[in-house]
Formats: sequence, structure tokens, C-alpha cells
Amino acid sequence: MPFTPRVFSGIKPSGDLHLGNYLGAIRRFVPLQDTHQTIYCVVDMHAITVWQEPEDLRRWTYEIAAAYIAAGLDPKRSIIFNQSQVVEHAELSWIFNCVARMGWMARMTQFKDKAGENSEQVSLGLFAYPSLMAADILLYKSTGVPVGDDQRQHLELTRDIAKKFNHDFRKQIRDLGFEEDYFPITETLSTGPAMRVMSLRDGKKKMSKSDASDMSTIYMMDDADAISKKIKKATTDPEGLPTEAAGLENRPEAANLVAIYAALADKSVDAVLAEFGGHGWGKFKPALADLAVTVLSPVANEMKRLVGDRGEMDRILRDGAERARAIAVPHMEEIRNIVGFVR
Ligand code: AQP
Repeated sequence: MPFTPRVFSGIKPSGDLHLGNYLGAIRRFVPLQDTHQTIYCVVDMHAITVWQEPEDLRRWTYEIAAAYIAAGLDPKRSIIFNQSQVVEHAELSWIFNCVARMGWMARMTQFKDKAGENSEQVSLGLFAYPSLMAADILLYKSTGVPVGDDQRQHLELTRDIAKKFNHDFRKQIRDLGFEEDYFPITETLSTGPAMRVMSLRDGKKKMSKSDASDMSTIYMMDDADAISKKIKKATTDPEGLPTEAAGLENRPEAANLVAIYAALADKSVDAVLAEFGGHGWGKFKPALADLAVTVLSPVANEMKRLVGDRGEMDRILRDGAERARAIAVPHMEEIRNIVGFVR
């Protein structure tokens, strides 16, 4: 039987949500509701791979769920929930810890980046992070995942885990009545160009929740004044805007601001340069600030309304978790059976 076209993606509640999460992830989730069964998770178990204050973790969990809805995900069409409400994620990730090889995990560049020189002191969870991510995706037999460039290596590992499981347990999978593989080989889905939003202070560093400098990051909940101030102070170079995209080469900060404008306006970089090329930053930055405020304010206002209604948010997350479990529980029953666990 072919696999149901199903999408899974998630965001960690590890800080205030920012423009990168919005343009690179959340906004791209919305159109997939028309073509797939969509499951969007707030991956709180991933967040605790580094220390989180429990009160912050809770607040950010609500904030991300609210952002999903404010950006256009419909909680009736998409399954929206937080990961820790469906314990099967943890159970499958343990099985995958026993399928994945140390060598595969040790090659993950995100672990190396996040652990830095401190790899002896970081949590075991941070090392095993990609195995939990594989469990998130494969628990639902998801066929596609819309992720940013930075997650490509983790998705490759998810495919390796699926292939090894399908291979190692081939006989048991057949005995259970499956003619083909048990897990799909999940594809990376692209909905429009993959967007990587960079820090406003350093065009070579990605905009990130955990950046120490507030001025590098446009947060979804920033008000109009904060957005304008951050864009005005964004690092640029002495040259103005070029008339062609080639003129942005080796100018990461300039390229970042133009790409942000293009994404927010739903235009190509060429179209933006046709309008602003030859002008200075003094003209471009106020226009970018106005555009960012116009696009982000309605999302932020709806997020604020939703996070203020805990009763409604709890209801949405519980309902989502119940619908997620309706898929996860029968899969986990089969997986236990395949592995040989006695129940
Ligand atoms: N700067 C970015 N540009 C484009 N996409 C981005 N994403 C994150 N930053 C950018 C995308 O957002 C999704 C969720 O990411 P995550 O929360 O699971 O983890 P992350 O990528 O590690 O995000 P942060 O903001 O950098 O968090 P911290 O600082 O806590 O590690 C992913 O699809 C990601 O591609």
C-alpha cells in the first residue's frame, strides 16, 4: 500500500520566535495544508537538550503554537500539538538510538557547531538530537518534511535510519503483512526558495533564537518601533544598493537585507533591485522597516491574542495531541511487534 502523503515539521521552544523562523519555516508550512495531511509540532523535548527555564519553556511553547495559527495554519486541518504530549516520540527515539551508528551521529555538523569546544560538557540529549528528530518524522510515516538548509543533514540521517530499520527487520516486517518497507524514505519538500535569514549585525551568521545580541534579531513579537530601530541600525557597507543581483556578491549584510525585503514583499531580488538599485540605505531601510511592520504586525497581534487565551490554546494542543496519538499509537504497536517486544 502506498504511503499517505503526510508532512511533519517542528520548531523548538528555545527562545522568542524570529523572522528567520517565520520566513524560513512557518510561512512555508501553510500551503502544504492543501496537498498533504500536515502535522506541525512544538518540539519541547528537543528544546531541553540545552538548559531551559521551565517557565520560559512553557511560554515559548504557547508562543510557537500561536504563531503557527496566526501565520495561517488551521488547527482543524493541521494537527498542531507539543511533542511531549505524545510519549511515543520518546519510545521510538530510543529504538532509533539502537539503530543509528555512533559514526553517523558523530558526523552531524550541527552538533559540532552547538557543542563547540565544550563537547564533553553538553548533554547526551544534544548528541542524540537527530535520532529524536528521525522518530518525530517516522512515527507518523511522514513522506515529506519542509526544512531549511541547515536541517538537510539531519534529514539524510532520518533516511539512513529508515533504510537500516527496513533492512534489519525485513523478515518481521513481511511477517506482519507489509509487502514493502515499513518506513517511507522521507523527502525534503521545497515550497518556494529555501530562505536563510541572517543576523542583522553579521551577515555570515544565521538569525537565531539564542543569539546574545537583541539587535541582531527581529522577533515576531517586536513592536513597530523595535523593528524600525533594528533595521535602521543593521550593519551595511559603504556602497549603496546595486542595480543587479551580481552586485550583492561578497556583501552578505546587503544581500541579507535585500533578500528579507524580497521575501516579505513576495518579489524576486531582481524586482527589488529594479526599484531600489542606485539608491542609498537611507532610502531602502525605512522602506524595509515599513514593509516588515505591515507584514508582521497582523501576525504578532493575532499571536498576542492567542497566547492571552490559555484555555483556547490548551484545548487546541490537547486536541492536536489526541489526533497525533491516533496515528502514532497503532504505528508504535506495530514497531514493538517488529522489534520483538513482548506486550
Ligand atoms: N535564520 C533562519 N533562516 C531561515 N530559517 C530558519 N530557521 C531557523 N533559523 C532560521 C528554521 O526554523 C525552523 C525551526 O528551527 P528550530 O527552532 O527547530 O531550530 P533552529 O534552526 O536551531 O532555530 P534557531 O532559531 O537557530 O534556534 P536556536 O538558537 O535555539 O538553535 C527550522 O526549519 C529552521 O530551518
